[in-house]
Amino acid sequence: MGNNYTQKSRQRQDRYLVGVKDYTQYHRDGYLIAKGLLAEDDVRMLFNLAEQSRLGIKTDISQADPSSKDPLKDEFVSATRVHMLSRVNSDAEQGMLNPRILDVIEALVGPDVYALQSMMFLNPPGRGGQGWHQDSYYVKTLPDTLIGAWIALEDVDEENGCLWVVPGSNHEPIYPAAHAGGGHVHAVDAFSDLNSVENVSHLDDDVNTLSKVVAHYPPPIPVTMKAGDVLFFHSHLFHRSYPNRTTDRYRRSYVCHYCNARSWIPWDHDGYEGNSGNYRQILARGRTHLPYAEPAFGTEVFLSDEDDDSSDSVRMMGMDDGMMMPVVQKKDEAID
Ligand SMILES: O=C(O)CCC(=O)C(=O)O
Repeated sequence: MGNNYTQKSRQRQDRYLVGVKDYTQYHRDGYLIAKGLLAEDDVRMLFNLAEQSRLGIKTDISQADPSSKDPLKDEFVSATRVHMLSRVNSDAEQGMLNPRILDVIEALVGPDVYALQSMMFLNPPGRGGQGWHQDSYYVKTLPDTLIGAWIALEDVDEENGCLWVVPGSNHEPIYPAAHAGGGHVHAVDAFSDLNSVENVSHLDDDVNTLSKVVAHYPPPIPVTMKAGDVLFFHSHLFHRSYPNRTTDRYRRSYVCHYCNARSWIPWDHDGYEGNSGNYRQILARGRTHLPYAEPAFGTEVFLSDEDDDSSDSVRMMGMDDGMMMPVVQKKDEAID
């Protein structure tokens, strides 16, 4: 049964403690909102980074196809998001490895945690939005433990394009693309009736066929948030956003993804899908037997010591009457 984990994060004054009700709600409904999770300074740092990114981007929308409603195809020209700033910018790395966000991730899918990816969303007036999708459709972790943290860098509502979620849809399998041959996150032919879907993430529900599954649920709900709130969402959850329909407000948010660090990750974001992308993923909490990366800019992470044997271990021992008994083994006590 092994030793208990003693995270160094325990020693922090500002550690965020997740309630059992929150844990249950996350696993039941597929999401959890931690209000005011980030300190003002941390939000300001990420907001300033969003501004620098926005000002540094050449927004040449003359190339954009005005008839296209596919946010992923159109994203580059419409400059609504920047991927993986955390690999090239220390503030972005700090944002992704924010200890209070990791406190929640550690409780929901830990104790061992990889930090995988970051996306800075800018969503200027009239732009942005992403149609119905499930995140594990894009980022595969096996076992599938992916989780997103959606950080509001300013107040978000239905007008400027907040996220919408379908509570409980996290219990659905991942609907595969037709070209995936039926197997993606799940084994090929693991289900008798799992249909494939087309144009996932497309804004238009008439062509994004995942919307047909969404239609079986009660109406989706908008997740309105204040700056500094963080939405944690399950990677099977059906979710989407609409374009920012204001004329004078942006919708800046920073969205990061994590998973349990005992998962195999055939993905490294640089177009690689192969034997293992684990060595590119930052170990952010706990420990792992798998390869991992360290923070490139030296952001502090709170790992478990390799030799953390501060607690007694417990193992199960078979008794003469066939019962199993937990036996506490004292630290430093030899096993026969
Ligand atoms: O924030 C958005 O507009 C979409 C984000 C999203 O769906 C995701 O990160 O999976």
